[in-house]
Amino acid sequence: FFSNVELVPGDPILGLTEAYNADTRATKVNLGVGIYYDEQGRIPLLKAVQQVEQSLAAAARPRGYLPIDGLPAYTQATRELLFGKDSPLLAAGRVATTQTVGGSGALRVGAELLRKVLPHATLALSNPSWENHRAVFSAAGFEVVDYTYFDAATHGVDFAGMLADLQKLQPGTTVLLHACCHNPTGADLTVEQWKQVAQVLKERQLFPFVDMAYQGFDKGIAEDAAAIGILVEAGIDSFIVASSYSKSFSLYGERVGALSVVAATAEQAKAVQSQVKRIIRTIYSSPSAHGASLVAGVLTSPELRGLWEDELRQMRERIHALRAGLVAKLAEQGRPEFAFISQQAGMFSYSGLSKAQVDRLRDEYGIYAVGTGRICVAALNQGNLEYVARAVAAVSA
Ligand code: PLP
Ligand code: TYF
Repeated sequence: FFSNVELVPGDPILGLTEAYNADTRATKVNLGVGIYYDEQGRIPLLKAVQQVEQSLAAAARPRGYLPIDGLPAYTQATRELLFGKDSPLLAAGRVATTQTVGGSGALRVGAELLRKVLPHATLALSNPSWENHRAVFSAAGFEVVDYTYFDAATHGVDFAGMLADLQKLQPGTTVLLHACCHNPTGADLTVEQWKQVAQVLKERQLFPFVDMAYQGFDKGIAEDAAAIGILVEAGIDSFIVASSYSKSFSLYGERVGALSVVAATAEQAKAVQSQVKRIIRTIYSSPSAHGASLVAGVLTSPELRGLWEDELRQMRERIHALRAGLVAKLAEQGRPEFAFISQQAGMFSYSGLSKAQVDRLRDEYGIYAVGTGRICVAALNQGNLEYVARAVAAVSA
């Protein structure tokens, strides 16, 4: 049966971790995959999460199925985190939120929903974007096109180019937007730029699909969700947010995400929710309970929520410090031109290193980065910062 099955290449980013694991050099550093590591180089287990986990274990609960659209306490808390507790959209019942298998699951289920209800399935992605965006939407039957985004000369956003490309899209095109901490570049829009983008989306009748995988990793929980409020303010009555707690709760393997669909009326939101449930029923029936129970447990306890907010703040402040540290060490090595790394946001930086330079980092120093030059700043620590800075200075000289 399988004699004609071809071997397909694996995910290039996850493949880097395999190569890193196989590397025997003591000085090796994995700046490839987007994971936040603590000062000891470990994936943190947040104290707030640990406390909920302990009380869940002590309660020894039976393990029934969750509803198809997930744990209600989880979806409600998620909606409030994304849109703000006092958002008139929530009071009006216009946001249908569903628990999904990670942010990736939200992207796929959202894509399946749009494929059903939109007149034509075209997705516009920033150039560049997370490669899985293209893969997920293509798999769901979308045609994928690019819009200008990154400007290699400034290491920031080519905003004029972005606006011009958005203006050229056909009405009804879905536009994927990174809410904050753009993956892979680290180049984000300012609030003022978001307002202009929202105007173009509205005028051109484009459909916003917001990916929020790093809420709280740049400026703060509410600040990093500003784009959502701006879309609402602009009078865009329907859009989607795919969100993830993989990073913000350090719960990567628990696969906790959510799909939130904003509709023009409560009635439409209800109909959309019924469609989303049908899609999920035919893929995995219902989501898993553990990760969502952890997140809901933290978000619904004022004390634990305070603790989580503090832990999240420490993660983002540490990333800012690592960026500043890398810039300072590179400047010491005579490379002040890397100052832009401090202007970028979130876990990633498009470092500007070429494929050949990335290869040298791996071969000569055991430092793993993505071939595009993307580095994960959140994998640096005081123990490897100097080594990485010296290596980057050497290969880019
Ligand atoms: N969207 C972006 C931009 C990401 O970087 C990630 C990374 O993991 C995801 C979505 C997927 O999140 P999850 O791991 O929760 O599926
Ligand atoms: O971009 C990253 O590194 C993260 C993690 O197939 C990731 O978003 C990478 C590739 C992948 C799944 C997750």
